[in-house]
Amino acid sequence: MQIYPVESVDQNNDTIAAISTPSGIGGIGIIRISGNKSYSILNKIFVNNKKEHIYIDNERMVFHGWIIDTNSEFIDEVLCFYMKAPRSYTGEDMVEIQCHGGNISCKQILSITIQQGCRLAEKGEFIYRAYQNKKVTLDKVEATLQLINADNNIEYFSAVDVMSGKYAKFIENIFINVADYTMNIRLYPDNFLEKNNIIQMIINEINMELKKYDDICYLRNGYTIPIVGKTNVGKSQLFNLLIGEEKAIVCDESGTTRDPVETKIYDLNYNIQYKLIDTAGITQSVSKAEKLAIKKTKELIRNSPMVIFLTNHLELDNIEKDIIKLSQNHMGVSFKKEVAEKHVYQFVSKNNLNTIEYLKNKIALIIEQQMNSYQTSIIINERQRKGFVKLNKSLTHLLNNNIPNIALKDCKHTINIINDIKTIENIQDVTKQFCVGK
Ligand SMILES: Nc1nc2c(ncn2[C@@H]2O[C@H](COP(=O)(O)OP(=O)(O)OP(=O)(O)O)[C@@H](O)[C@H]2O)c(=O)[nH]1
Ligand SMILES: [Mg+2]
Repeated sequence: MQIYPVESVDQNNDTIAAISTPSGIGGIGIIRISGNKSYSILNKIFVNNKKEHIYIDNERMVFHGWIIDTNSEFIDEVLCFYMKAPRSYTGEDMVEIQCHGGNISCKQILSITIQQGCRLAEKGEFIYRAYQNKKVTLDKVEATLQLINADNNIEYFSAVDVMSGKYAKFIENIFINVADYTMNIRLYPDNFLEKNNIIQMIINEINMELKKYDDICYLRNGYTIPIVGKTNVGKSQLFNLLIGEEKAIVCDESGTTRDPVETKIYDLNYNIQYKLIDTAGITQSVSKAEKLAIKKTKELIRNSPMVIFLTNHLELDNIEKDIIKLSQNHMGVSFKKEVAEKHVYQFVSKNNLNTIEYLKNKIALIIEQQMNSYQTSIIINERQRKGFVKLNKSLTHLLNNNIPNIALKDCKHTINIINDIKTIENIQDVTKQFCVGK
């Protein structure tokens, strides 16, 4: 393997090169070059089939020819184009070489560009340069990262929405409305209620986007379904029946399960997967360990899109009612027929495995329906989510504040944080997550 020295000291002034297409057998491969030596390097290595140099006199036009090495040997037949700064992806002079795919051609051409003075690009360096040259904003950098890494349609199309400018438009509208609100409050203080409605509408819209983002997180992290209820109702028993093995400890002592026990379930009929979790039962806790276990269960209830609520009681007590209240959605299940009938819950029995199969199908069906109802969100990562949560606090403050000037300043500040205003280190935190060649 050849190791090339990095000639330039000023990293940002280097002309960088990388293979932008994945390795392996494929129709075409693309080598990207960016920096002020791009054009001259291309002219040195690009020839026609008589090995005469092709001088690209027209930028943004595709040229056909050959790449040669330093001994003037043919390397591959290619298409090339040159984009002059600032009208390129990075905002610098750029060249793209489309060669044949496969394991050799791209690497050969890359090493020739490096022999001619390029430096191997670092991860995400092209997009980093694009950001530095104000060709992309932070939200678009983050959206590009999500688009490349997406493995479901909702994540993918959310990223497309942000890239197409929906996120920027959303923030711009908030900013205009907040500014408008403050001006109107001063000019027409009598119409206070009407003005408040606008801010309330924005708060509601942000809440809707936050909810959609939570849904996307469920998809990303895997759908979790905890089995919850009071202690000793048979949660661990039900868990074992659903997964088809004796994984969780079943015992007639109250408070047997402490740490959550989980198993991934793949439902091939519905083509979905989810994580089933056996949890510590909820009770009037006495010991410190029990209290901690119950705290964990409550977190799971709160953060899961659906829980299986197990009870064997004809009358639900306050603990059980609180579990239901805490959950986003619950599916009631009982080992007792009369209890199931009374609450219109799902009846299950270890002596009748059809009831277990039926429950499994019902869970899969609900997950499938919920997934189909998910919508794209303009909030696509934690940084943005935190910003919008903070913004909603500022907006609520604005609603309740008699001196809107201070609250408005606070809102503007939060919008700025969401929108960009970041340090060099922070943007590199994002761009370094890209592959080399992006
Ligand atoms: N009669 C009867 N007993 C059951 C049934 N399911 C569970 N049990 C019994 O109920 C007791 C508690 O079962 P577990 O599955 O450990 O209950 P749990 O809800 O996980 O309890 P904790 O982990 O303490 O919260 C055990 O003695 C089981 O044998 C059932 O269908 N019928
Ligand atoms: Mg248990």
